[in-house]
Amino acid sequence: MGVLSRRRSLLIKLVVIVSTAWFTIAFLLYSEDRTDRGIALSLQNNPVNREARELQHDSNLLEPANPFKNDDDENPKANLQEPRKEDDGGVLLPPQNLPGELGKPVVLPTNLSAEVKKMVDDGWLKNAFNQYVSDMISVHRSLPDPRDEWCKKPNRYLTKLPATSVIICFHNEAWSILLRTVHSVLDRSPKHLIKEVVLVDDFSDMSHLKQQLEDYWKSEPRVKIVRAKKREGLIRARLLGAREASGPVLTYLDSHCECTDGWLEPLLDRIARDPTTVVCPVIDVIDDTTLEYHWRDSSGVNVGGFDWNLQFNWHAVPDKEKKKHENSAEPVWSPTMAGGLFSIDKKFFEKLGTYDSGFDIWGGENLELSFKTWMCGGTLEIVPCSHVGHIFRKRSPYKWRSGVNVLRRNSVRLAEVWLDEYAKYYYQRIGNDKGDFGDITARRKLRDDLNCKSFKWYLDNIYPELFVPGDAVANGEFRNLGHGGKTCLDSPARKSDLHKPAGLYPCHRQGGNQYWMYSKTGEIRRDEACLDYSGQEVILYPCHGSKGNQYWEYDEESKLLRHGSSDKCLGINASKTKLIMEQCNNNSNNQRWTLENYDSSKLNK
Ligand code: UD2
Ligand code: MN
Repeated sequence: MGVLSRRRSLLIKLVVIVSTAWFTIAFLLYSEDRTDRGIALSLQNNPVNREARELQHDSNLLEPANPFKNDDDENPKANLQEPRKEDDGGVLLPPQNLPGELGKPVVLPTNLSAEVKKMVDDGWLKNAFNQYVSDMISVHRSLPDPRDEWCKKPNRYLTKLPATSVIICFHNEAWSILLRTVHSVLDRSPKHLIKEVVLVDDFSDMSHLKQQLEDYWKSEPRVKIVRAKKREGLIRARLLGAREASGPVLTYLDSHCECTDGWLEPLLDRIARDPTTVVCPVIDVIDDTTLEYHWRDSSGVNVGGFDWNLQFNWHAVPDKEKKKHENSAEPVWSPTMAGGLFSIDKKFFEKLGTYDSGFDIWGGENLELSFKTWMCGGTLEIVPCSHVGHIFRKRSPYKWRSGVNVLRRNSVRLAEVWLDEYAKYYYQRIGNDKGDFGDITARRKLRDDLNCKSFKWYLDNIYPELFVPGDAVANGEFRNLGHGGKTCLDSPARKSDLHKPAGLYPCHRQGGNQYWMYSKTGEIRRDEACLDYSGQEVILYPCHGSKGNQYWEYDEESKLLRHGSSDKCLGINASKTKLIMEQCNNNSNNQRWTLENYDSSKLNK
């Protein structure tokens, strides 16, 4: 009996403590979340946003309660930043239950009305990500803290850090995405470290980016809006932003990012210690469909690289790089290439003459910055304690200049100025058609004046992992002599093309998917893709440097390509549509190949 009543009073105590604690927490969250009310309210005036939130009401997307009322506009309390109330009991729900909080995914139901579905589709069309879902999420949403524990230890960073100007260029960015980017900067950075946020409008024509944007930031003096007078493209927009910036450090972000807790201090710390260090955060993935914030601990970090198409790519941190920093006080990785989000000392930026204002619209500038940083006396770092999320899109949503191959123009300028004798490998990939790339004398002079090291030095010291076509025994088209001798090995070789059968196509002499290399070690490869046979189809597979399934022995006499592990020969079928593996036969033209620029003196003896 005594035991029972003691238990009961314990239970009562527990209930009281838990519920008091709960109300206290809820109240704190509630009041904290209301501080930015002024800003949050203007969000409501955005019709798109309102519609999105109404949808949520209509279809009861998010259990258990629906925070949004149809009478939002009359009820100033119902805004995105408030925790919602249960209809029945008036119990506060923590903001974690709002859509997308803590970086959680927002999944739309499948039974959308035709009207709503159209809105969702329009959002995709305009932005190449799910704008509708973004509009449902608070522009101040909470995120997980992706940092490793060691990042949060006290006194990690210098107490006196330089402030930064954050420069965000945009062309026709969605309203909620752009605001969330800026708020994540302001909300998650120590106030004194943000000199200003410079929004560079690259001649957008969407109406919400005009007066509405000015009005929204009217009461936030740290946000400056500058406007290009014509479409300049990302690179000149970034230069424009730099001219407007007054902080000692420049930080560049895309217009669809979210910064996480503690993202800024570790970046600025590295620059404070050495102003020739250009630093990049870890770039996490914000899902384009659900806006989920994906992240991994520092063991999953990727670093930038590039291929001979002069395309930027991501790859895992090489082990040697991890080892190098295992016991250092502030582990950082040295990438061969910086991503598009980074911080740089403003004076160093100006000294390097970043960027080439002859670059158009988009692309190539990451490579320029990286080559130049390494070759002209700086270093690049990825700082694993700094995480910024970015929405990676599968296509580019905005208009590019028609009639000009912008990417090629930028890349050719880059190659002409920075690649020395290695430029030819890029030109082979574009069929040696450089097109019109404008005047580059000033950029060449800049490189001379800065006394920069050679591209060979860069490859030998910074990117020794890159396969250099000049080391290949053959490079160019790989032509089959059977059935008229007009068929070439032809496949795209991006990451997404791996593990698929390699193909054939009439030879076109334009490089591209018909550019192959035969390496000293007997691989048939382009970039990181190797021709591979394990008994089924002839496919492309990530090069693994070992022999066996990726080893092909070419005989200059018989022109046969004999496969290592199967001892069969590579041929093509009669309809010239498929690679096949057959018993080797000297007399069969469809097993005979010519490899362009074959030079047996380069073979590993
Ligand atoms: C990647 C980089 C980006 C930049 C770009 C080009 C990351 C996470 N992002 O971007 O920083 O280096 O590659 O190399 O590494 N924009 C303009 N005017 C234009 C076109 C684009 O202002 O004419 C803006 C656009 O609104 C965006 C930024 O430039 O904020 C980058 O463009 P993106 O996001 O379409 O390209 P993305 O993510 O592939
Ligand atoms: Mn982007």
